[in-house]
Amino acid sequence: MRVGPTELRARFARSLSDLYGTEVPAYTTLVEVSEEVNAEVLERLGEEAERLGTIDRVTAERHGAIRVGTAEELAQVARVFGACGMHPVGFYDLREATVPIPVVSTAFRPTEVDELAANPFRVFTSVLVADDRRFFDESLTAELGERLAARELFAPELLALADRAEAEGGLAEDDADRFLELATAAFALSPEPIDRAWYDRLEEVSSVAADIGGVTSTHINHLTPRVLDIDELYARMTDRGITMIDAIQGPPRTDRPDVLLRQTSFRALAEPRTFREPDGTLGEGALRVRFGEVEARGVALTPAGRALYDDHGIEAFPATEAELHEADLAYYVPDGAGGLRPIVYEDFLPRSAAGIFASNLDRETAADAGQAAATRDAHWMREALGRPLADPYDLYEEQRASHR
Ligand code: OOG
Ligand code: NI
Repeated sequence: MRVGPTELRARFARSLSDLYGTEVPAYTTLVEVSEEVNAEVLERLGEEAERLGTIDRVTAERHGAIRVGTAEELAQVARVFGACGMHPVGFYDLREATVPIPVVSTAFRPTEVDELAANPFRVFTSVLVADDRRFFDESLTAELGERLAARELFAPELLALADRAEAEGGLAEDDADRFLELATAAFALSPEPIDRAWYDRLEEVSSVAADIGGVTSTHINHLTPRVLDIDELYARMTDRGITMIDAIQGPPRTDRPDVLLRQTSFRALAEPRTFREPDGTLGEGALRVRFGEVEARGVALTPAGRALYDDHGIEAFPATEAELHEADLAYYVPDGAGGLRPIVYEDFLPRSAAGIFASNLDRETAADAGQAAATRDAHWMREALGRPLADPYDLYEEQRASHR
């Protein structure tokens, strides 16, 4: 029996979840509390609770975040995700945030309605902009270039299996097991010693740059379950003694329909890592770069709705779904019973992403505004990926149009 992309994606999400649970125990608590809250919301609201996705979808739903160093690494990870039916959607420039981060990002996710319903696993993927002079001087750019070119994040065997899966629409059971084993291992925290002097030098400039370029592998930065009541979840995590970041990112709670994405996070504990000291000896140390995050999703906004949200906030929105639909501010389809069914927002918010990055850093990035930015845009991203890059709005439009 062939294991197709949908099944590979579902297994991959589960396997990463098992890995992350062993690496970051607070993640397991977060998943437990999310499931507890979801069960209660379902009990309280019945069918209404499933308007933005069935309980099976929401229970399995995760997003991960990873960070890579170069266009080549990005193209490789795209092949691994491609095998799982996860395609790059959207371009995010985190360098433009209030607290600038020297990366640009996309999200790999399923793009078809049925695929999203079966398992919506998505991975927010950032790539370092190592030649941006506002962050890195010439010598740092050069050394980053050399070190990143010398490392191998994904074994040739993994990439060959990924290519085969994509070309043939799946893998035989044995090959699928091997693919998942290698793919999961590629995102595990590596025991490889970290060059202390190099890591520190990068960290002076940016903790994210150090997390990416200061080590010889990549790892999941966080894995995020979905919850149906994020305010309740926030309160419960706090009751369990886990210190959450100050606020929930994204639209504040209102009694209007839920739109876009609300997220919150907590800092994971420092994790023991091995360092190679400047004198060549190995020593134990700790790094605190990974964390826990949870999210609640609402209806996707149209470009007009998004502009209204960005410029005027959620208070500027009408109070009902019918009005949101009438004014073409959000995407809905007919529910077959004379009402409306929301199209879920499946993407990310750059402002929240930057907030999530920033609240989990010890130190802010020093950007020299007097220097020129390196050019990175959707066109660059498409070229780097070597495959199509979808525009989220096109996908929501298509989904809506298919119901007309
Ligand atoms: C990614 C941060 C962005 C989100 O949910 O907005 C993100 C990272 O920390 O690598 O995951
Ligand atoms: Ni996230």
